[in-house]
Amino acid sequence: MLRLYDNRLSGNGYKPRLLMAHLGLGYERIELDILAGETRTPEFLALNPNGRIPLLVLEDGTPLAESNAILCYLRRARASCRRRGWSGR
Ligand SMILES: N[C@@H](CCC(=O)N[C@@H](CS)C(=O)NCC(=O)O)C(=O)O
Repeated sequence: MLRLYDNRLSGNGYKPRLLMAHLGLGYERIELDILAGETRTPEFLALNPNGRIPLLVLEDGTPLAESNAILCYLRRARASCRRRGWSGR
């Protein structure tokens, strides 16, 4: 399952949340407290050395940072699913 590291107040996090809701994609959401330093822990930095959310972790474990890159990935993945006749819902 897709996993989104996020913070509920983040506009950059809202972008993938909105698109995934629109596409009907299920995902696990992990809330990180930025002010408490949860984006700068060794565990999170191992996933995203940039230390920022949003971060999408794909089903194969590949981490994908940057909200606009995440949007492009989701749009392309969705188009590929459509071509194969899978609605993604
Ligand atoms: N260009 C990045 C910006 C990401 C970003 O600035 N995220 C902020 C929250 S909106 C963050 O994680 N800040 C935590 C920090 O810098 O420690 C994107 O579009 O994803």
